[in-house]
Amino acid sequence: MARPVDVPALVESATAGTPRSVARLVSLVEDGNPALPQIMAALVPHTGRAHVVGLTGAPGVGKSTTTNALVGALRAQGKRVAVLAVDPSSPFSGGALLGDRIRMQDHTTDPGVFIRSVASRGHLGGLSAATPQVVRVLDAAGFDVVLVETVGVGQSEVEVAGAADTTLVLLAPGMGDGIQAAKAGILEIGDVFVVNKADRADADATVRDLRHMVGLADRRAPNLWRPVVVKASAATGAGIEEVLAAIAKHHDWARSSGELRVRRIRRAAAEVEALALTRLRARLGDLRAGSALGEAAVAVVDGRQDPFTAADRLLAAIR
Ligand SMILES: Nc1nc2c(ncn2[C@@H]2O[C@H](COP(=O)(O)OP(=O)(O)OP(=O)(O)O)[C@@H](O)[C@H]2O)c(=O)[nH]1
Ligand SMILES: [Mg+2]
Repeated sequence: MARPVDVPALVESATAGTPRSVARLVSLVEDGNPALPQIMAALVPHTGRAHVVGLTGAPGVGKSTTTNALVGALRAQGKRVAVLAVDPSSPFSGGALLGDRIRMQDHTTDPGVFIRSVASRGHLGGLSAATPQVVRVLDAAGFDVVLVETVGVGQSEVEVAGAADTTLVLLAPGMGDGIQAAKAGILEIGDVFVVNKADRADADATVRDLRHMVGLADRRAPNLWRPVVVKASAATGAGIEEVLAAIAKHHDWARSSGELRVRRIRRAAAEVEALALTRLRARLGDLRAGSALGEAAVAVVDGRQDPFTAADRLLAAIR
């Protein structure tokens, strides 16, 4: 049996920034605790202040190293920072991405930093519902910046990163030139491109390539944000201040242009839709249980009903 949750007390403590309470709330999201609707309702009035920054890029490009460096730089500015490492490929477990945790050791004793790894496949509502719920917890807990690191550049990563307020796409010389970026569909989602591992050869060629490709995309929509390409070496810290400046610049633009609100509405829509679809599926029931869906299917097979009518009736019946 799960421990009963004193939602008002827990939310009050978490919104005051108590690390233990924040961690507990994140765990409740991970576990899909039945008190989640009540928790989210209590959290929502405290949200909207955090700047949500997504980081994505191919495995090994330096996302965790960059995140670590950004955390250090943000702390130096006095900001409270939360890091969420999302692994869409493995089942939900607090122990995911151990390597990332080790790399983040610099900050583990700092109360102004909160680091958590979550994997989210199989979770009720899926990735698109779980991630924003964890982000909502961190936002309500008063973190100024929430860094969301996603592994790889697959569709779900594009989804997650694309839903941030500001999206960073990381590349490294030799492994992710502009052409590859275009193929992976990340030219569209990047607000800031970071060519990491600039201590290596060919970084300038990658930067040039990317600036060219981003420039081409630019011409199609001259009024929009002009993506910034920054060269960095996260391992040494070189270029990290520039990355931070580019993030801040994008944040300012997004706020003043209205894009920030547009993105947040899109993010909330995806979350609400995922939850609604999950509930809808549950109500449709499953064949074995002799559900309304089963009866409709039999009617179609027996030639008594066409599938369109059956679908309409099913939807009307479960309202
Ligand atoms: N030379 C060089 N190596 C770097 C730099 N940044 C990171 N690395 C190294 O690249 C490797 C991968 O770095 P991570 O930060 O773990 O990369 P990641 O993108 O988080 O990797 P995954 O989470 O596994 O996808 C590590 O061995 C880092 O030390 C850099 O600026 N220069
Ligand atoms: Mg990593």
